[in-house]
Amino acid sequence: MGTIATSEQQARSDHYPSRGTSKAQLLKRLDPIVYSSVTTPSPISQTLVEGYKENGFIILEDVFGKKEIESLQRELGLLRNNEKIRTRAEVITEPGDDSIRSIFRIHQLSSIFRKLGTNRRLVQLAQYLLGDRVYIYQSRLNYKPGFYGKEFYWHSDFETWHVEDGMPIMRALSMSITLTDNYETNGPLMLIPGSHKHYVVCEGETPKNHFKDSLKKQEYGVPSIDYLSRLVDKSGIVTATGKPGSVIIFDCNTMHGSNSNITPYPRSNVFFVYNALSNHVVEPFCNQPPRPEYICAREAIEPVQV
Ligand code: 6CS
Ligand code: FE
Repeated sequence: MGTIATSEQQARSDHYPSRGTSKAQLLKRLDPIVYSSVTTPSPISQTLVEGYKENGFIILEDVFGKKEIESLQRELGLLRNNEKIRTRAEVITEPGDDSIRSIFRIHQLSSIFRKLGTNRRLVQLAQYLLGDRVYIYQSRLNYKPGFYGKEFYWHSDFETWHVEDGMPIMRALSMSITLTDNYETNGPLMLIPGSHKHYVVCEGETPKNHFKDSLKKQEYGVPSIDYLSRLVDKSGIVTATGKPGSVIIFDCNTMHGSNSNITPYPRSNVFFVYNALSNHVVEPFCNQPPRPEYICAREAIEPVQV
């Protein structure tokens, strides 16, 4: 007779263990980066597809025009000043003051942002890269206000989505649409090229209701400084700067973060996370209940129709 597996092992195996009893280490990525076959017609050039495979992100400029951006900027301001919205759980304030840091589930709170998140060009590109129908797993506005906007510490989204939400494999991506100028100086997204090819196992036990702190300031599910230094020493850091209307597309496992913003110029972006329909969440891989629906779609999983 062989050894008897524990009930947890029998229930499922975890190919990307992190936190809990795990020790800091690098694991190889087990999943593809671009899922469509080479014969599938691509909505972007082959050079860009190769860049995405190699670096884990690409930046497309001038995707949205002046008129579209003006209407999105107007909506950004209206939402910030809307008293009914302000008290909702979806609204995350900056640590230490009450300026708005993020508004989650923006595609359901605003018809203008829903239209953007279901934009044909964005969705078809997500479908191509993920090789499946897609649904919006998470959406959010990040205001990064001038003077007060705080940083987002280094992390891989997949680590959190896997551990805390139960996302099975790396088959999701983010699209960040710039709504203001993203300068070198106002806290643009920073990415580590090639970091998506490894999974950085993090240490520490996920605290109860972790999202209440992590969305303001993340302290669990962040890599050790040793592994971060190694990744950056090897490949450097790219800042995703651009005019309003650019789109930054990055793989769910690309290591990224951003500095605070002490300039007078807000760095406001809207993010849509597209997940392959086949990669919908299961039970979280930490011993905690799932995070709320406004952070991770669990009940409302519907493929985006274009
Ligand atoms: O916990 C999350 O799901 C979110 N946190 C960060 C810092 N990035 C991705 C995601 O919005
Ligand atoms: Fe992130």
